[in-house]
Amino acid sequence: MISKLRLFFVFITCFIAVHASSQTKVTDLVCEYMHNPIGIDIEKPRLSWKLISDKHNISQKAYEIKVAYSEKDLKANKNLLWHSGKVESSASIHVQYQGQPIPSFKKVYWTVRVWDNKGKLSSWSEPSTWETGVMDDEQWNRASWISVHDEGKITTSLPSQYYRYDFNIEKKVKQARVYITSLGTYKLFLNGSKVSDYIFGPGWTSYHKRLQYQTYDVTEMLDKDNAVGVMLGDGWYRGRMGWQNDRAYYGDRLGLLFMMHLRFSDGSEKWITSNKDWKWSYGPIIWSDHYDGECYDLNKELTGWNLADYNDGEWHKVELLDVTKDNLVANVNELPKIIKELKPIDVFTSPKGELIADLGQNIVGNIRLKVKGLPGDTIIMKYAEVLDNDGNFYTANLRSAKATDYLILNDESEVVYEPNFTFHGFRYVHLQGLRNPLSKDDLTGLAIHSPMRETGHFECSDSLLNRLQKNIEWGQRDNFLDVPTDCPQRDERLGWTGDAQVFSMTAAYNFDVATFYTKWLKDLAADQLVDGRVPVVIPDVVSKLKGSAAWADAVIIVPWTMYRVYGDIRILEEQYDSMVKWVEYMARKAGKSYLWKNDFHWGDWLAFTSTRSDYPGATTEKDLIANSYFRYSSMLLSKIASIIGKHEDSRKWAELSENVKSAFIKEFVTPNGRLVSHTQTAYLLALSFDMLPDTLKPKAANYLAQDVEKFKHLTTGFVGTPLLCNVLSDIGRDDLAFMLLIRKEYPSWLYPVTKGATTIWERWNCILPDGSFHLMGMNSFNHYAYGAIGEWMYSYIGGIKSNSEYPAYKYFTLSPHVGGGLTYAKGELITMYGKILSSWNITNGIFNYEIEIPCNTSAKVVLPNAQVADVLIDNKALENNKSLDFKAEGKNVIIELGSGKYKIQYKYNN
Ligand code: RAM
Repeated sequence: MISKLRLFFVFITCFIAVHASSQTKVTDLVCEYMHNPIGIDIEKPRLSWKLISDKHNISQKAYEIKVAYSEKDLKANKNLLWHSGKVESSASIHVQYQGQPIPSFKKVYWTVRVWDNKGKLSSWSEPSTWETGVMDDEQWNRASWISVHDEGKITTSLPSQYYRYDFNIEKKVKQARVYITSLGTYKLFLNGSKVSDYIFGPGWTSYHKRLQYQTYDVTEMLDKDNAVGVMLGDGWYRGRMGWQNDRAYYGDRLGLLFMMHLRFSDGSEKWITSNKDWKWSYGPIIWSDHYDGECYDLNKELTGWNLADYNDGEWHKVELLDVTKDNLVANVNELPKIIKELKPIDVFTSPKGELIADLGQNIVGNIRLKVKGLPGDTIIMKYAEVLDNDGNFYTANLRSAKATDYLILNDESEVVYEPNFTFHGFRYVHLQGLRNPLSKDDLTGLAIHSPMRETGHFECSDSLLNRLQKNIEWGQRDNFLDVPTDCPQRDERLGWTGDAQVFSMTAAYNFDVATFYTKWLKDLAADQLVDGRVPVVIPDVVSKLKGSAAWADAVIIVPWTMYRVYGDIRILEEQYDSMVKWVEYMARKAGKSYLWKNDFHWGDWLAFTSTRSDYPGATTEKDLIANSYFRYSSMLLSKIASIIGKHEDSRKWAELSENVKSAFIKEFVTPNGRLVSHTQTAYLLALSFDMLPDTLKPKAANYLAQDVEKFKHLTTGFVGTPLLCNVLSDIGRDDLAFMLLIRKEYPSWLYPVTKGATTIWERWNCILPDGSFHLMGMNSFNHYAYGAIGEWMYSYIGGIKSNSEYPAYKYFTLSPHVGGGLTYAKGELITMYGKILSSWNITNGIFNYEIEIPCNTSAKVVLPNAQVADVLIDNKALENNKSLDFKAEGKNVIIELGSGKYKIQYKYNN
């Protein structure tokens, strides 16, 4: 009897488990792209979730959301701030909160359940949260900007500043938050400990217009007697910026603004804020600078300065700083942090006698060094991306950036040093002043960048291409340090708009870059000129340079990419005025002729040049580029206007773009489809941006193909390169696209790989075939722009392609392109809806294709070189499958599939 009962329970449990697992579940709740964010200042945040199910063809039919101040209320359905009720909708991303306004400093809980297309209701999700920051600017009035006495005009880096403040707490703390920002870069401590792993707060924005504050949960860090300690370094605010040796671009005085909000268990509250009673001192950091490095003198250490029992009798009283608080905004994307630690793969002495550690990878960040010496010893750390032809340390390409850290020892004990207010772009570290041999253990490379969830994975049967993919990923990590920089090592490291624009799609395959670009675009709009021109770098610190086709168009293309990848309509709405300003600028310049001429442009930057007198290089006329982008941007703007409901505008921009196209045809195209600049880039622009009458498209396509066949290599620069393989594939010339991709000689993507590159180079030939360097002036080994080929690798070889009609991969294409001798490739992408997998191999003439389509999405699957009769899907003949929609089209078979995992096999007809 007992055992029968047991059996019955086992049966029931199994039944429930099986039943529960086949139920659609709601997971991965995010608010404004973040899991449980704190300190956000968006009044109507957008909520997104994912559905999971082990069944095929699952989509959402309706959802229901509840929001409350506590989990208890949520469960009890009491005091709800918002109860959406059952909403018939398939929207599972960016559902806007529509409840009561939420005041500052409040945490809310939310949960969601869904009805799927099989009529099943899911359980309520695990509750998730968001917490508001400063929703009302008045809140900042309780704190004052504090600073060190006026230092006058800054011409060199001054010692970093240390601030401290003691306070007691009598009651039991329930919750404590810090809201902090600074002029300069801060490092925040509470009772001797770092408050967070984030570094380089408050990040880099167009400070005078948008200064971010960060929110930290410090509940667990408090005691009865407490001390706040803050270090301030020059950072982007007061350090060197740009190659013209500018310093203190944003201001001469550093400053700190701090508020701590304490909620006690008895319901009372207290604020600790920056005010005239805080104290400051200089300390061990003698100077610090992003380009030049840091000098740290251990003799000047302020031992215990951030602890409560510290005697600050020698410290000075702070001054109050009269600076606006009107520009304060909540943090949009996470601040940078140490993402990876690397150990040297080698420690050696160069022919010149330099002691060098090799990390094996070009990274951005710092090192952690364990060292022992004698009092007064200075340890010097220098950083380089490459060694020269003879194997010596090479820094000429850093230009005026000194990239050198100094550590001055005060006794014989072992110290561990990690620079505070600088970062370097390097693979090699040259150490001087060591008394003992350096072991690999003594040094760690710290790779620092903005945290970005890895969303993409690409691999294939060619190891060089896999290394190229790794180089693209590293190039992205290294240059996504709070702003998208052109390069991370020389006296530049700026948010070049053109580079960002061409790389944005690839970036969004590799990592989740939604909040990263959202923040940057706000600065782009903030720094845009009244006449509509966009500074060439954002945030703008070289204000003399503005405009340029393909660079300024980041204003439209980057938000458009965000829309395609994340379905983000708000970004289109918020950036719309800024987009319009740029298109209107071009329209004004072009006037009635619709031809935009003789303005300032970078052109097809760093395109192929040669020393041959019969072919000096591929120069594409700048006006041709400018008018192509004028057409493309106005065309996109028309689509964007219609997406955000501005239909009248949409018609206006469509008309403009058609006029620009007609003017382009008259000015730049011969009746036979030849372009006045007979270059790959010119044809790529004309074909990608729909610049030609339909009759001339095949002719232009032929010219392009002929040019590639003639040279057998690319001739493109920053403008043409990102379009090259896409267009070749789209005109049916995969063979040429693959030929260019797997080419190993200069110029090509793999040439740097064969030269040992671990990141993407600025030029096709930063290192010449004989091993010598290109001119040192502009020779970065870590420029992501040419890494834009990543998009083609994911979307053509991997086959995962977005569809802007159905953004965020709601409906997408899986269409692998085979070539280049590849026998397998695998693309993976985590989208807002879930994971897409596209993994193929050709084994013994059979094409094996494994795919995954997230719930609430569907895909058009294009099987290359297939015949319907040969195709098996999940081991069943496709032909006999009445429930699937499929057809033969040319040499391909097309199947429309709903969500789920599938295995497809067929005889590959080469
Ligand atoms: C260089 C930058 C950048 C490029 C501009 C035109 O200095 O490194 O990559 O966009 O010039």
